[in-house]
Amino acid sequence: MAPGQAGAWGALGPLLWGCALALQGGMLYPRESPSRERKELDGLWGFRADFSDSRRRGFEQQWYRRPLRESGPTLDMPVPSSFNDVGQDAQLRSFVGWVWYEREVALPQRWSQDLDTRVVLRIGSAHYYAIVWVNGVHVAEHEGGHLPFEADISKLVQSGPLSSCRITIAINNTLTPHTLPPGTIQYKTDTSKYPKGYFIQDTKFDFFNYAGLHRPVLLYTTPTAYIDDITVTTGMDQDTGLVNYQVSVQGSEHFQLEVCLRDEEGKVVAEGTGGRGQLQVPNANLWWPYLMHEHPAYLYSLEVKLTAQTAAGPASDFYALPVGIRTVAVTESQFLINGKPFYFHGVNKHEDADIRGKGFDWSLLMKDFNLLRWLGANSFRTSHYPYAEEVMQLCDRYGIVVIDECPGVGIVLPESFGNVSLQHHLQVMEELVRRDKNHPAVVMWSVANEPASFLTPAGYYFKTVIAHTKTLDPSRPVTFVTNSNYAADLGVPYVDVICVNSYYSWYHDYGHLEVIQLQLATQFEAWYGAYQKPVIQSEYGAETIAGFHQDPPLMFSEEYQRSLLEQYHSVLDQKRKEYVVGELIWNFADFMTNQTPQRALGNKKGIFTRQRQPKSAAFLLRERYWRLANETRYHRSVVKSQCLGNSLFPF
Ligand code: GCB
Repeated sequence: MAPGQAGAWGALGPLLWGCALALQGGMLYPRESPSRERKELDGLWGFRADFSDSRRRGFEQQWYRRPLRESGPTLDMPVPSSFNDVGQDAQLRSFVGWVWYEREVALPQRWSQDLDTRVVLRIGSAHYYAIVWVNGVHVAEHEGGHLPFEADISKLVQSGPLSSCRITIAINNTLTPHTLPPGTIQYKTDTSKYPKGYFIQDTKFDFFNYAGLHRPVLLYTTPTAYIDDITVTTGMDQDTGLVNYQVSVQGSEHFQLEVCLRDEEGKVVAEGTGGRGQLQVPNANLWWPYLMHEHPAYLYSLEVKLTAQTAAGPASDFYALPVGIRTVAVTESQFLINGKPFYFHGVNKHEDADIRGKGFDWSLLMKDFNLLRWLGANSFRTSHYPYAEEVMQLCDRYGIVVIDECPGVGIVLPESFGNVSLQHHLQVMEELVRRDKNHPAVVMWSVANEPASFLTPAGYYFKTVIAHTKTLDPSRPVTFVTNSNYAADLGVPYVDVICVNSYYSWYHDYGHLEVIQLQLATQFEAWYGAYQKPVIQSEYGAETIAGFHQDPPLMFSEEYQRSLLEQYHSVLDQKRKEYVVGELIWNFADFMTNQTPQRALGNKKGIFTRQRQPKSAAFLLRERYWRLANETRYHRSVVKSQCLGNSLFPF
């Protein structure tokens, strides 16, 4: 749906070029190779928020036609970053509507002169709706704030004497009942209380709707005949690893493909030709999760070489894809990786930090991964939207198992279960699977979090989304995350694994830690009894202000968070012997939310503060996770030696 088409966008959306561009082609991560170059556009961009009442001045005055500074004042805005918390302007922090980004780029001469080179602009994430122009020409539109999109800009940059290009990106953060996540714009028309035209953005999810260019923006090249997509699935036959590959090519009908698989030492272990096939790897090294094997996260490299005939003569393209050989399966009561029971002991995260908001940052990412490994966490859920591709790559490399969640959060309005929303949800799942299908770390798709799926249309809605996701990727189980209150959840019959959130002794019976064990046991028995499917405790936790102490424990103190966790753990320890296959704490770190009387500068259920310092519960969880790793180990000696080697083993 394009802004402007639906009434709900109201005054905020312009009337533009119709719907978003249809999905097209593959979405391979841009990697350098002998045939491909990259140019990163991170840094300071020109920026302006359109504060006009209609929010449409930028379109009326065609700000994309000329350098942005010529149509008014601009700010320097870092990319990647959310724009909200960078400045001192309260109005910009809570701005709803269109903001404009611009960057002039000098191109290598070859890119603008060699007609056999294809130049592609890739935007990692622009939240929420984006329109892109290059040198004033419209090149792309995209709906959805958490997945990448691209535009082939070769013709534009190769058509004139210019060796530079001006990239303009307009981004609208308005959420409607049909966006993912949904939201509504509420106009306050009582002029005795609100100024004329006053509105607010209302959402039903618990994190701040940060906006801007959140992830890297870059230009990259390929030859005009190029490897467009690669799909890999893996299996095992005894000790032989099976790598099924499929490669699609664009720009030529006459081509040859050669593939080879290299091990971590660079030795070729299997070779093939053609657009699809199966490689067999005798005595394969499997991709194992962190703490499950002495050499977790083993990655091969699938090298694909294209030789094509084009109008201009022969052309070659090379692409190397990291591949982990592993299997995933689900039984009535177990989650199996490589045929062994896997227990998720991990966290739920957010992309969130001081100042940068949801902006990607390497230092933050490494700190988070170092903390995950310190904690002994083997997994996380990308609550409540897909994370940056660089995060997923690190999960592959470190063996951190991922439940990959789409932005289906806060779906509670009946209008959000209609066909418009459904079609968009299906499209988002398609974009997500296309982007993340080759990551061995991704073991399950989550299509939503706590939708109001006890409403009648929700049953059909989720049946359709789950079935579609299984068609897109038959190799992984699918879940969505329900809530212990949603006993009549109409979506659960369709999932492979039941993920359930509960906040006993926090949102109910608050202060009464003594009822947790009974209520939690009842929850597990009810869900398993009804469906006989493995269950994951996908959220539990307590709001905790770092430095608040009270014993006996009272709510919001570090002691209360610890005690609540301990009550949960005692039931989890019984049920994991039966059918509970995981526990994910809410949350890894404190994070920003909307302002409400329930939130003191954001959600404080982190076991780390927003600055990534441990609360007391982090140490409790660390002890538990390392103990679980040792109990569910593949070989006892393995975990020990691995962790000693990394100076991580805490005992
Ligand atoms: C939930 C939601 C999560 C919230 C959390 C809470 O059930 O899934 O987004 O942040 O509860 O802390 O209330």
